[in-house]
Amino acid sequence: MFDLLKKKIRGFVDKLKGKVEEKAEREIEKKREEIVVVEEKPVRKKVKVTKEKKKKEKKIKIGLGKKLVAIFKKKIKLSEKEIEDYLWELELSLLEADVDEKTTKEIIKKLEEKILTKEFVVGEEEREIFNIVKSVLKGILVEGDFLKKIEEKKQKPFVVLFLGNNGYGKTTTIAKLAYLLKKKGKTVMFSSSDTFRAAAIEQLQEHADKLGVKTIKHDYGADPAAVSFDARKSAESRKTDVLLIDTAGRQETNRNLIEELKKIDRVVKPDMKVFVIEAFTGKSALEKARGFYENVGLDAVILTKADLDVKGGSILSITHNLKKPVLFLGTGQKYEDLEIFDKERFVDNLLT
Ligand SMILES: Nc1nc2c(ncn2[C@@H]2O[C@H](COP(=O)(O)OP(=O)(O)OP(=O)(O)O)[C@@H](O)[C@H]2O)c(=O)[nH]1
Ligand SMILES: [Mg+2]
Repeated sequence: MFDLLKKKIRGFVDKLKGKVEEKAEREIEKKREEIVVVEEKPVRKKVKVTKEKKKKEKKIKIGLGKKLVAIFKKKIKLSEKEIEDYLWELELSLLEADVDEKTTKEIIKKLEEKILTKEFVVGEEEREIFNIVKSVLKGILVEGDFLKKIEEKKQKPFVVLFLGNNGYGKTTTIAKLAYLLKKKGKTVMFSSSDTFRAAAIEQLQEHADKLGVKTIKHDYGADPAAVSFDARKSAESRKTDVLLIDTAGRQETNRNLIEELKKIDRVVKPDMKVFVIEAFTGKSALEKARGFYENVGLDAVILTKADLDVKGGSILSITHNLKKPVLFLGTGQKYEDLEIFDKERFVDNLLT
């Protein structure tokens, strides 16, 4: 998962580690020379040093240097000049992995600050670099606890409205969530508020039958706000824990369809609006998210199809720019293929 991002970040860590090692070797060498000067000065004047002897001496130098490191726990600081090429390379890599420009700049700036103020302990630099990258990326990402939000709401139902573009996985994600919630002992209801796309009602009903979930539905062409309203009333009277509202896919630029979504929002007043997007949407992902965010509002994000060949950058862009949490990652077509988004785990995965 997220192989490109992983490769690029790993490459950056390796290069930086190499730089610290190289600088440490140089400084060790210098130190050893100082010692040699003190010890050998009187001898050097008389003895002609042969090539072989020089070679041997070098070997001793390094050995002695390593010992010095162990003794003094040498610390290395890197300069702006020493890291600028690596940061520039990483900046291009992040852009290539679909991280937007603003987020990329922020990541690079924070990394630079942390690296330049760090004194790397030789021998521990890899772990230290990992920790820096980890803390910067974790600072960019936002996670959220869906199940906790549900628990926190005293009055049932907890209403979730799903929105997003066509075919990104809203209906499938609703079914996966119902599966998860039922496993957690929650009661679930569906609102079949996609009255537009052919077979959408049957698709949701099929999931409902498999999962044992009640669905509120009208006919095709019915007002989706009316379906959602009925579903809310029904869930209230049955004291259902969670109501999941499926909606038709739409472009964020389609005024009429956005108005329709706003009407559903006004009528049902959901507790949470979840934006569903394919993880590999690329550079346009942020624009799409923004379109829904500015027109209808959104509280959280679910990225689907993370199991496919995903660059992974959009996850950083969306959550950082909108400051909204990613709740789950869709990782396949089966009901179990829904991972709770845990930024610690996500970042660890990028670094290993
Ligand atoms: N590999 C993979 N496929 C997924 C995932 N989530 C959804 N899909 C597939 O994506 C396709 C579209 O999913 P839907 O749930 O119908 O998408 P939708 O957003 O409801 O589509 P519309 O209602 O037409 O807007 C289906 O074939 C799903 O099986 C996922 O996490 N991984
Ligand atoms: Mg659908």
